[in-house]
Amino acid sequence: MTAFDDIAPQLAAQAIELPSWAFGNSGTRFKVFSTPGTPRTVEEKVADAAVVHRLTGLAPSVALHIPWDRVDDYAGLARYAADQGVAVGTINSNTFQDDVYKFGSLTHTDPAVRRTAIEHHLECLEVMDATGSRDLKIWLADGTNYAGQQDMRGRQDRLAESLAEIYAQVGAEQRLVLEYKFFEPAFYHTDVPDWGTAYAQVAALGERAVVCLDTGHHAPGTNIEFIVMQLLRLGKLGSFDFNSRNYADDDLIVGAADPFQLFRIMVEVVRGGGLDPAAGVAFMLDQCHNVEEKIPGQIRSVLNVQEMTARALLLDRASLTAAQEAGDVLGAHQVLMDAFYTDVRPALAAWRESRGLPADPMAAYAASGYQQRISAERVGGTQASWAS
Ligand code: LRH
Ligand code: MN
Ligand code: MN
Repeated sequence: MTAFDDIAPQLAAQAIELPSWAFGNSGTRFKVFSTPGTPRTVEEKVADAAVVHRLTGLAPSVALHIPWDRVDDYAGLARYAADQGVAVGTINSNTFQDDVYKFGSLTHTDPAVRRTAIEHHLECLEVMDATGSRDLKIWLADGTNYAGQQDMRGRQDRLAESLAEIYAQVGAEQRLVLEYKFFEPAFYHTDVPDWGTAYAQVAALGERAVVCLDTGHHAPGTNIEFIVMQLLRLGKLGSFDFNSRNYADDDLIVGAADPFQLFRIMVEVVRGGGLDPAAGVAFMLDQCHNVEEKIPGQIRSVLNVQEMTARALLLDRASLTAAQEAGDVLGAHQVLMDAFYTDVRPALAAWRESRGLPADPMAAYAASGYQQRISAERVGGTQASWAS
């Protein structure tokens, strides 16, 4: 057996969830460029996600964002997804685009606004009941722009109360996943800015409340793999929102800006048992394709995660531990770097073929004619999010 054969079963079990919004047009505050073939409906987003799965075998579910993906019949949407070969995954709430939330949502001083925000989350739980989704993911834009603008302590207390009310309605097989982000859109303080705050809030709720780590949501230079280690150690790493960044929350293709960081993260995932499905870690993408084509952008992304997972799995743990325990600084570092520099691409291509998948999913998509077909068929595709 080669080393690759040893890790193949773990690679075969890997599942990466795609965000519906990655298939819509997106951009910056300056411009949203549209891409030919952009989905006009939720169903078309799901159909595109299913193409990624068919070509890679890696993406069996798609996350929805409510209200961006609001439909009348969620059970019907789940059936449609199943017919396409994928499932509806995480349901993301959204309390950041309505006027009522100008000064906050679950933290707002006005009980009527908090009620509206809580009701929205209860609606998301109903959607989950209809789709069979496990996770309700909450990211809050709540925060302030100026020192003294609000009482930060009061907002934290109201957040805890609002979350408790939502958590009380989370089903026995469901989870509440709280995502943090250090700034934006608020520029002075954010109510859930870091993993510690998210951890404190979910720990107070109970077992089925966990944390989402979005790789783009940290200050530059943050040791993200340390946070991965700690949340896994505490049993509170619920999910990843994978993307990469050069500056802030850039939402670029995962593994594009800093492949070594993605490798280091996957090393800690493996170390902490996070690849075991029983650990319950959801591996999701949270990306936007502003200038590149969206379906190939998603294919590239899941392949990047697979590649870094393979390299992390190939890490020679015994040698690493021996070097660490011997105080061999450079030896330990070299063992890690040897795994990072292992080119797994030929082995992955051959392995894909042996499982009936294209050796090169990017090339297979380009040759499939799908892009030409949707470009011709779909006129007037919708924007991913904000202006939709
Ligand atoms: C916030 C965020 C969060 C939202 C998504 C669209 O920056 O990462 O996960 O749901 O972007
Ligand atoms: Mn995110
Ligand atoms: Mn983000």
